Amino acid sequence: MTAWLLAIHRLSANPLRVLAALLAAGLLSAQASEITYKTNPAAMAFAAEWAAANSQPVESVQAIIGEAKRLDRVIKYVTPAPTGFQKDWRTYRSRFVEPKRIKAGVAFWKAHQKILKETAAATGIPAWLIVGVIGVETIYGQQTGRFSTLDALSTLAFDFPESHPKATARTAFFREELGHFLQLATAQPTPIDSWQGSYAGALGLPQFMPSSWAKYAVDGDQDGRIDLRGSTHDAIASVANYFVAFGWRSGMPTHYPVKVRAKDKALDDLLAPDIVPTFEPSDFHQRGARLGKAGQRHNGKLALVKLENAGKRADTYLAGTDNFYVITRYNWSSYYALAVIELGKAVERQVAARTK
Ligand SMILES: [Ca+2]
Repeated sequence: MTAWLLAIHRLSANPLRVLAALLAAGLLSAQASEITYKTNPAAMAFAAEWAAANSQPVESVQAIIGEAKRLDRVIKYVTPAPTGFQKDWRTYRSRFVEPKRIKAGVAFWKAHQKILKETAAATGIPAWLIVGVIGVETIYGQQTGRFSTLDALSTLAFDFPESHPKATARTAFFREELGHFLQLATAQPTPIDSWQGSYAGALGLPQFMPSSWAKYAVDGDQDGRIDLRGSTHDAIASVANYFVAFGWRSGMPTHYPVKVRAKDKALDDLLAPDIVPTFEPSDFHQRGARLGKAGQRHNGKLALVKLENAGKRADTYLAGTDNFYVITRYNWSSYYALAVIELGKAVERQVAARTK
């Protein structure tokens, strides 16, 4: 981009007009920074280390990282908001479990019915769960992200905001991810700067981070390569494989309804381990959290999961099983897990109703 843009600047009598035309045509993002990592010592040291560890020529790796641009918008997204943010399950849910996304889910289910069925039979991962995840992540491939992955991961790896309480850990995390991305992208014929995804570096229909791509992605359509961006079959098989790896138990429900008296002090014990299943159904009963018949008969540990409704309504409670916890390994949030479950089940119900 930079080289030909400079060429236009030199040729044109009015470079600003050319720039405005490019912006209007959507060829340039107004937020795109022209600051690259060429002169950033941490970035160049990282490139040299990665090159040595992966037996690649240092100059070529430094050239790749050196072309990466700092994305100020990415920095803005990961900078903590100065005021307190109130979690609100109802609002969160309404973004994902809504008619447009359900309709797209039904179309996706029908188009890939055979693959979903075969994958479920082979792995024990139900179709509704795969459909719920791909729906929440990208509306079935409609929104896979428009950020250059090289730019986004370089920005997070070398310019993570220091004001963030976990800045050191996040910096280490994104450097790891950048390393995995270099491995992934340099092994494929597509140019590295053509890879696009979320502002955090997540890729393709299932929004796998590069490390998850390396560890859990599989070649569903067996064409000899894993392509989570272009192959729906690969995406479906990879989501299933991810949940297999994290211990999904076939046939176990994700959660049960539970009734609580919100002011009961005994609830604090149940809430302390957060989403980690820790208690027997009888422990729930003793602490005033009342399960229905199915929940009382559950064979395994449960977690009392609380979802806040921005203080506007009573909090939402559920009894999460090991399978609820497994879904949170995809994205570490109970709000995320419940949205995936509710979207997937809503799509499943509509598919079943239409085929009756
Ligand atoms: Ca494939």
